[in-house]
Amino acid sequence: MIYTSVNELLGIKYPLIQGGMAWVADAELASAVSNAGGLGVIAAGYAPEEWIRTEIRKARSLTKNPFALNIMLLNPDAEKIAKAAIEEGIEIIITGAGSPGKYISYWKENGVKVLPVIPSVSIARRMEKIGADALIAEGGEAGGHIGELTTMTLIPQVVDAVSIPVIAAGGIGDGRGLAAALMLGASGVQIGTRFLVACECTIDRAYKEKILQAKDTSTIVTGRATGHPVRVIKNQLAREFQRLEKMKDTSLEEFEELGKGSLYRATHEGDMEMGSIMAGQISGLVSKEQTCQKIVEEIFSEAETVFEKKATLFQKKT
Ligand code: TUI
Repeated sequence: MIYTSVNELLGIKYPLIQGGMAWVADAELASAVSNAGGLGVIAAGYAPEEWIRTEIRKARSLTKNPFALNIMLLNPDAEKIAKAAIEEGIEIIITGAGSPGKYISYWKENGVKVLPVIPSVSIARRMEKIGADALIAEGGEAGGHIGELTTMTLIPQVVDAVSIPVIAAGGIGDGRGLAAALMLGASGVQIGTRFLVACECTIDRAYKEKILQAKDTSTIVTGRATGHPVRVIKNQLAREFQRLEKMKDTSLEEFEELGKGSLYRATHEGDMEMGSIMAGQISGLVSKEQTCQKIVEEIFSEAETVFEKKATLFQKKT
């Protein structure tokens, strides 16, 4: 049984957190992951406050286990969501795409555990200092908005720099990835892409098919020129972004106009050409639709097998 400080901290059976994927991670997915023994996550993303409140209440009716709210700090309404989370009795908050510095003491006063997603050692140190309970260190293999470093290089450097638990994210999709992350010093993993094709994931069928058909080189990063790099599956929208990035005089407004509503177009309208199909580099490994229960159990039993086999693999035969 793989048991770490993250099981204790979050009160969960398996040290696995579901990725807080905007317009994907709703009450149905989050409660299914929590019922499977991981930590389910509802993603606030750019959704209206009422949607977030409704999903929190729905998740509470679907699971007795802990679940978290992911607050995406690029959202101009983040402050309203920060307050709504407390009013709705959320006990674990994960933040992404920015620093939660403004909110952390308010959340902590209300007994919330705070887990910021971080892309570098300096931000990790800063988050530990301001009171984070654990960190989710996310490498650039992840889908969506990403930092510069890879998971392989980021995890051990963050683990050495802080004394709170570190959860690895980016490029992890099976038991081998989980085992590798633990070997790098992580105390748990966050997995997004594999849950895109979970039976309980409610996104458009066409999005799921894109993940199931993806190969190793199917994703690219757009938006480096704007300071908001985003990993997506290649399509017409991604090529359009690349074309604009090559033209030196494209304004930020033009990029924003092209990106506006594009994630929702993919997740809810099934637009696979002008929608933003956010997904990680591990998409090529994700080849079957399974229940959350099966995904979680398979990942942990695979990791245990890996540990047992490899323990003797590198010893000299006598
Ligand atoms: O947040 C993510 N991934 C996301 S958010 C998202 S929604 C979106 N939609 C359209 C355009 C852009 C985004 C899709 N994917 N991952 C966590 C993450 N956090 N990655 C990087 C960071 C991060 C960056 C800077 C965290 C902290 C940070 O701090 C800056 C500072 O100065 O403290």
